[in-house]
Order: sequence, then C-alpha cells, then structure tokens
Amino acid sequence: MVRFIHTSDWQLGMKGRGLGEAGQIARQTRLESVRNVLKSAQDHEVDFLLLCGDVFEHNMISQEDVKRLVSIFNEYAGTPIYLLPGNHDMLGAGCIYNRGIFGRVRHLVILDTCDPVQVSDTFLHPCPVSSKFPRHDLTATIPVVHEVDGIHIGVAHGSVLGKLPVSNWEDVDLPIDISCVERTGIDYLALGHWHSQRTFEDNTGAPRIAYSGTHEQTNYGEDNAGYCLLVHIDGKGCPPQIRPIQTGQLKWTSRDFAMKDPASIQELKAYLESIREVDMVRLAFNGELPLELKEELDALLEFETTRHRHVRIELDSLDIKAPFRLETEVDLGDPVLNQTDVYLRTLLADENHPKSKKVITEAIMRLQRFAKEVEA
Ligand SMILES: [Mn+2]
Repeated sequence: MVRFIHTSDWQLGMKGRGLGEAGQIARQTRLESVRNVLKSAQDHEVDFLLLCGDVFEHNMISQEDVKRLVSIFNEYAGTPIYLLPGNHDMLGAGCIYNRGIFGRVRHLVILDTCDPVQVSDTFLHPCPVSSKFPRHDLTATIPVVHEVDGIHIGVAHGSVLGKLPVSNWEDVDLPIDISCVERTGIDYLALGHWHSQRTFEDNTGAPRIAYSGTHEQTNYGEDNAGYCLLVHIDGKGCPPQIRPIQTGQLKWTSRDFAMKDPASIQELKAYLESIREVDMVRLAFNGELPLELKEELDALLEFETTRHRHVRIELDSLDIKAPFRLETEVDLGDPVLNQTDVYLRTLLADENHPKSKKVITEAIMRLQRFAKEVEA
C-alpha cells in the first residue's frame, strides 16, 4: 500500500497583480500555507509528498524566496518530496531547480526526466513540462503497466481534455489525454496546473485522475481552491481513497450586483454583513442608481474597505441617474458653485455619449459633496 500527499501550484513569488497592497499579504500567505501542506504530510505519516508543478511563479524568483522555501523543507526533513517542474518553473537552461541549493536538500528529488522512479513497491511515472507549447499528449511517455507489479502513479502538469475528440493538439494548452489511465493501467494520475481541486472517475467509478488544486487560492473567481489531497492506495488495481485537507488561509469572495432602487442597497447591506469573516472581497456593480443612492453606496463601500484585508470595487458598469432640475433653482450656498452646477447640468443635457455622461454626473456629485463639506 501507499499513502501520499498530492499538491501543486504553490506559485511562490506570485505578484498578485490587481490586489494592490494585499498582493504582499497574498504572497506571504502562500509561503506560510506551504507549512500546512508539509505538516499534513508529517501528521499523516505519508510515504512521500508529490508536488505536481508550478511551485514557483517563474524561474527568475529571487534567491531569498528560494531560501525561504528550502528552510521550510528543512523543517520537515522526514517527508521525502518528489517535485515535478510545470510550465511556470519549466525545465531548461534557466530552470530554477538548476540552482545548487536544491541539490543540497537530501529529501528532495526533482523529477526532471520521464524515467520511472521507484519508492518501495510504488512507481512514479513523471511527465515534466519541457516546452511551452507541447504538440502531443504529455502523458504519452507513461508506459503500459497493466501486467507490471506494484502501484503505478502518473505525475503530470497540464489540462485534461474531456471526452471531446481533439483534432489539433497544438491548439490546446499543455494537453493531457483523459484516456491515459485506461491505456496504461496506472492506478492514479496526479495532476497540477488547474487551481481548483477536481477528480475524474474511470468507468468503474474509481477516482483515478485528480487535480489537488492550489494550496492557497491565488485570485478571485477560483472555486474549490486551498487544499491538498491525502491519497491512499491499498494495492495495484485498488481504487484510490482521496481526502482533501484544507491548507489555505485566506477566504475570498466575488459577487456581482444589479442595482436599481433602495431595495438594492438593502440587499447589498445584508450581503456585506454576511461576509464579515472574508479576507479578500470583490464587488462589481451594474444597473442604474439615482444620484442620492449612489452617494449612500459610496459611503457604504468606503466603510467596507476598512473591514477586510482587500476590497476590489468595480463601478464601471454602473450608471448614475442625475436629477434634472435645471428649471428650479439649486442653492449650493455659493454663487460660483451654483454657476458650476448649472453649467454641468447643461453639459449633461447636451451629452449623448454614455462615458462622458458618467464623468459629468460624477462631477456634479463631487460638487454637491464639496458644497456640503464647505457648509459644514
Ligand atoms: Mn501551470
């Protein structure tokens, strides 16, 4: 029998573009959560840890970051680690694993060829990525093992192609043929590349193909991320028993709101109360709001940014309806402000382009806010 931890896509050194200051939090957390993976391996006394590619975001990661990972590896020296390079940490002259420091880690094996690796009665069949645009099924090198003793595990990094026939392999990003298990007779295919955890069953219902997903979610919109997999296989041909273990720390949420009236604001308020425990929040708005409700929305969102580690607000698709009161006098308490207000409303009435209308409406709002502040 064999028991191991399957993990992938640590993407260490990731920039976290679009996260602003929270990019640093996300980067730091990814490294800390690696400890959760290695601790799971230690706690469950696994035979080894299988790392299926994209450990680093790219091959130029600073040596300081490399040393941080190696020192965590050293804390857990009792767990052998088998590491397959992916497309971000791809094999080649500039490959990060060519650095001498990795050769010093005695319990780390870089799977840099397709040669099988034997670990007691288990055989690993690595499929390292060595070209950006492979033109064939990456698992094609796994030999047929139907009649070969031992537990056989394929290790690859790429995208499983569904049951659709592929006419042109060159169009597919890192293709992996789903029929690999059937063709070769391996017991389990451990995959990396997708950030969401997924399993695929063979025709007997056994989950023989799996993505562990990333150990720590990398961005908004990823589902089922933040886990590693504890895999147990009793013997050749036995169905793998897979148990996800949570390793991620940051909680993410992403939601779109269609705005219309005061009820939309109430709905938003209720939602915001429900996500108090979430670290990373993305809120996108569409629809239309009258000017006075837009002000309430702005105040609500400004406060919300103080309640989470990161809040991304998208207002580009939200239209604001400004009241037309050109015929009635508006008194902002100052002749210049009043004149500017009339001028902006005239501009707005003559403007047809939606984007320009939005800019003018925003200007009217700011003017009103400014007038109120002066008053106060
Ligand atoms: Mn990848």
